[in-house]
Amino acid sequence: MKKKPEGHSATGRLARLLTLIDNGDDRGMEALAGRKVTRLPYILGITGAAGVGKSRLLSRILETKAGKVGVLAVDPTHPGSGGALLGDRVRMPRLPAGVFFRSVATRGGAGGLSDKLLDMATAMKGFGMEDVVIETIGIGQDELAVRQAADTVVVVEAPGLGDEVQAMKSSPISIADIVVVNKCDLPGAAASAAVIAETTGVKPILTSALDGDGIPELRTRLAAARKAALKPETKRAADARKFAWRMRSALSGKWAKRFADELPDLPAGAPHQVYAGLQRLTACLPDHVAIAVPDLDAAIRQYEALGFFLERRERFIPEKVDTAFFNVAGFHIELLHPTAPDSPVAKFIAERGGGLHHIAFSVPDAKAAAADFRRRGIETLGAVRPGTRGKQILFLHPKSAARVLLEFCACR
Ligand SMILES: Nc1nc2c(ncn2[C@@H]2O[C@H](COP(=O)(O)OP(=O)(O)OP(=O)(O)O)[C@@H](O)[C@H]2O)c(=O)[nH]1
Ligand SMILES: [Mg+2]
Repeated sequence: MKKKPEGHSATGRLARLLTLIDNGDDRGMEALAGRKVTRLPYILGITGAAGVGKSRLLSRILETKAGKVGVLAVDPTHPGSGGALLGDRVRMPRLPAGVFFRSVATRGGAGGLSDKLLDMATAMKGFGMEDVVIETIGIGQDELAVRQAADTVVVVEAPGLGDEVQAMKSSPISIADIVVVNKCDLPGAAASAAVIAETTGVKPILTSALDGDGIPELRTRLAAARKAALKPETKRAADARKFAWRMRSALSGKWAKRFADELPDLPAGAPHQVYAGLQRLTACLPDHVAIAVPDLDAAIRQYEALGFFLERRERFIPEKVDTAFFNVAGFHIELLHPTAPDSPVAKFIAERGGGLHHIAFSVPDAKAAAADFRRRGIETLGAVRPGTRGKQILFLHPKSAARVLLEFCACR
């Protein structure tokens, strides 16, 4: 396939933007922010050992796909080289019209691989691609990256990898939504599938990217997975999770840089201490501010008019409140409205007419945070208890924090 020159066309602009992001160049993120993408594309991850037929399967799948699709192929062997791009293009012989292909190097550039993939996928969405496919080799960092970035993960296996049970141990099947045993035109495919079914309880789809066997079944399964992932609630939650995780990563990257800038002359051994400090700092991130409102619908309309994105509404019975969460790039604004006169929020509104109610930070472990406060003699308001969004929450007594109510929340 001939390489098109990167001119002023949309593809040329996208290619340049992807290069900036790939290189960890700040201008990439600035340009990306400028495109104001509010939703991530649907991201399909394809992973599995080298040579199992991921690229060939992908070109099969894409043959019948309508609309623009972006493909990000992670190449661990040739970081950033044109050779890698050409290599994979040769191996993806039937690149259908409307498919934009991009090779991504594992090494080099800034940030983690998953950050890079997510940012690149976001850029593709900014150029009208509703679907992005990520192909990676299923090992270590790549495998982690694809699970973090993708909505659906397909793990591809192939027969003839020698000791099946041994091969299974290093296989990324545990992260799969769909498992495929490709090359079913070769002997041993059914046996491999049987071993997988036995050891993992997941029944793989047998395919041959070469002669097309099993491809319709795979397409059907993929379409079903896509449909489920695009249900508004599911998609919103997945996007929010990715935004939050991306922001966390960006913040810790910034802090890491600041530490490096501000502490240039570290004594031997100190990097470990700095790292430990960083871990503590990044372990406590801003999560949301809560605002008590006498009229929830009116307040929602007001915040929507300000351009904030309403992520979810939830009635929280234990605290007798209705809540509405606005997602601001992973940070949240929570509107609180009492559902009963004896709700603590009702008292707050009666006394002050509403307004800023509390500030919340996320911590890795609420119980550990509570124990830490206790040890340091800092007074809390009650114990750790279940909060909204399935989180565990802990309040500090306002007198412990200059008369502001602080909340600490954790996923566990
Ligand atoms: N017999 C047979 N060969 C296949 C099949 N699918 C792919 N191959 C061959 O296997 C080799 C590797 O295929 P790729 O699609 O490049 O595999 P991949 O998993 O993308 O490889 P990497 O990107 O290098 O990890 C090529 O020579 C393909 O022609 C299949 O279903 N049957
Ligand atoms: Mg490939």
